Amino acid sequence: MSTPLVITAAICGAELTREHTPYLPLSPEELAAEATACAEAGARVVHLHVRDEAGRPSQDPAIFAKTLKLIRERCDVIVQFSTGGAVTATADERLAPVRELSPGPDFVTFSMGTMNFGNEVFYNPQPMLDTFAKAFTEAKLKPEFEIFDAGMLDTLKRMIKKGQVQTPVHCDLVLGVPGGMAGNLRNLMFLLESLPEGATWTVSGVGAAQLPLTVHALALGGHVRVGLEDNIYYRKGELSEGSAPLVARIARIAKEMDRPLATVQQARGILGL
Ligand code: KMH
Ligand code: ZN
Repeated sequence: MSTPLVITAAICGAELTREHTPYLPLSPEELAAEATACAEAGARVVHLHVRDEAGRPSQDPAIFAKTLKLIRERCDVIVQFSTGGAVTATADERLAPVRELSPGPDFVTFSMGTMNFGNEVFYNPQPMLDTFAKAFTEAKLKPEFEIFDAGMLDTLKRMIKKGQVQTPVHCDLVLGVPGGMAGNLRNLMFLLESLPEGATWTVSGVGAAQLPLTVHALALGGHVRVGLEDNIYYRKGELSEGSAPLVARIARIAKEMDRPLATVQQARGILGL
């Protein structure tokens, strides 16, 4: 039987506003409703960013805690906190929800290097990566490594060699961020050839790259991330009415391709949580 599929729903992100799309969930209640709709459509992981009352990106542990509680009350899904946050957040702010919350998330992200991020700089120098690795080990959390460019896999391999991160790792190959690797199949294949031994992987394609890259990931036995954070369109010129339609579409395609959806328990096993 082919590997059960783990779909991650990236429902909000840090960069989008309601001006980009009116379907963006912002408040804890809206985020929990969207997480539930995505879980019902087949998502097993919700990648979570939160916003303050003005809709600005936030790493406030209290907002994460409130949103987490609402999601837990409504559905069974693996909750992954973003520790990437917004480009404006400091390392301490990004780590605050991990350090301060108990119970905390099931899963966290760990971005593997500094890069241009559109017109901004997403700042992740090596000493910051060392601090993050230590914080995740102390919190007994297994991170998902966010790989935006090929050199980030080399950084990850160095950190594995130094014993800073637990193996096998799970990588999210995020292709198509302006400043990172472009969202095409050649880049995906190169990253797959370069993964650390035994790694499992998810693909996130930004914008128009989301559908073709995630469909290829289905065929290649990988896992997928979809949602408004990466792509606000259902098809060219047509906004997706939230992340759930994007989850439902890839779940339908997976069914046609004989990739059964993982249960939440299977997803935990696949991700090593
Ligand atoms: N918002 C980006 C700067 C993550 O969630 O860990 C970083 C990001 C990665 O979204
Ligand atoms: Zn994110």
